Amino acid sequence: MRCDSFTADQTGHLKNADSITHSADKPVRWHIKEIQALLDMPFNDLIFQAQQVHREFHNANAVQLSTLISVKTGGCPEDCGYCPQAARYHTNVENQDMLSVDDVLAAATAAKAQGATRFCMGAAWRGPKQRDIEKMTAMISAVKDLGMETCATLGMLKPGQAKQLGDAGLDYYNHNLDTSPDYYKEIITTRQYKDRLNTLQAVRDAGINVCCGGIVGMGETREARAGLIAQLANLEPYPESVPINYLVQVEGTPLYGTAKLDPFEFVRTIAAARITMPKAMVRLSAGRREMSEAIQALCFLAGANSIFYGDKLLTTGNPEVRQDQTLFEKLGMQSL
Ligand code: SAM
Ligand code: DTB
Ligand code: SF4
Repeated sequence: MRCDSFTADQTGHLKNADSITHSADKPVRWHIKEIQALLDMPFNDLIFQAQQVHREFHNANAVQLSTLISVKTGGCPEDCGYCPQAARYHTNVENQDMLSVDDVLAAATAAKAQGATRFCMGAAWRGPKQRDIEKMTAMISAVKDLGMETCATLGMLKPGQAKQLGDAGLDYYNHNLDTSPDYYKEIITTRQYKDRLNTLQAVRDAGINVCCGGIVGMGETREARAGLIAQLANLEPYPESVPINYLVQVEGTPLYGTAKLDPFEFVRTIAAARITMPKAMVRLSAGRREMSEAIQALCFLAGANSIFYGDKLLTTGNPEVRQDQTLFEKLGMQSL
């Protein structure tokens, strides 16, 4: 470890963690400097540590397959600098009204037939309206009846909305913090970090599992990546599912043309997520189409145990199913 004042033990925890406090009354489990010390480790040591944690809590050769669908595409009023669906940016995304329950059910059935066990429904909203919630609950129940795990990502939620989604059978709600609190304002101005935390609390209070992660490769520093992981790892409890996205650069968005982040930094971020959130499903999310098979294999070694599966994410491409199946065969991995 290069960090002088923070020495981590085998699990990466501070030996004197008790002495660190978040605020007067709330102890912190992971200090940002502690996470930065992980990210600064020699690569092999970091991966070894992550792999040890991974094997203690998970099957090291199994990956969960989750398929995404965009149930309402484009025209979003928010200004997320990475997003091709924001109405204010001129991208090639064509706006599409909300899909029917039958269309979503057909897509989920096809995803299941291809081997997916989880189905995630995304919508380009700042947050859903009541009539949207009613349609979403019908979609969620239909997908749940197929025996698949259900996930939705619909923007900000109020407590009552979260409860309705939970009652319909929603297993996970995805709502990302995206980056560190400090860097956040460079990326999004139309909603605050605190708004995101409030939605996560509403989801938690409704008894729905939390799926929350972020994006790397948006021009942030390593310290900012440590800041994101610290926020996630210090949630009480930490998320059950942590998607780590590698920015997909889409022409027309403000982040298009950002200097490409070295993929080893992405692998390091996965490892830090695995070490600090040992029981979580850590998802190697967007950006796989730009990654070599070798980098993806390193992500699995670093503790990723879930991927998005299917030829499309929400609006951008993902590796072909056949390609993924070949990769799993080469690596001797199976689906969960
Ligand atoms: N509108 C909802 C919201 O923002 O919460 C749900 C959909 S939104 C597209 C879900 C997440 O996808 C975002 O929070 C972001 O983390 C991720 N995402 C969006 N565009 C991306 C891109 N170009 N590259 C990587 N991840 C992206
Ligand atoms: C998440 O963290 N990544 C997924 C899912 N949650 C909804 C979305 C990635 C979107 C990539 C850009 C697109 O396809 O529009
Ligand atoms: Fe809208 Fe979500 Fe895209 Fe932000 S990430 S612009 S909220 S669809």
